[in-house]
Amino acid sequence: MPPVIENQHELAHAPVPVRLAPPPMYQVVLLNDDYTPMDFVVHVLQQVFHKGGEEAERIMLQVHHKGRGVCGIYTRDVAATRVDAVMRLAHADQHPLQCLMEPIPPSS
Ligand code: TYC
Repeated sequence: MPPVIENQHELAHAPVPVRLAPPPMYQVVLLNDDYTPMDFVVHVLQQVFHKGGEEAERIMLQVHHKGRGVCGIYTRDVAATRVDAVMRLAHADQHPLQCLMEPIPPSS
């Protein structure tokens, strides 16, 4: 098995062929609040995260009852774009909905 390449320095000095390490992944998390309407959260989950109606409802209720919920797991740029999309939709409708991304520890 060829070695796994972790960074550009290793790549530059690696014999070919190489295997590239998978990119770090991030989970996008929705936070609960007392004011954002449930229907709006379901709409956001469908619009931004392409969830079907039942899954969107399930995630919204998980956030409502547990305080937070994972909407999806993405590479860094995709996760950041989705957080931005949620925050823009919430801001446009003047809801206090909060969304964040956090790194997932890579499995060894
Ligand atoms: N707790 C909100 C309410 O009762 C609903 C809600 C769900 C808000 C999920 C935010 O991320 C959220 N209207």
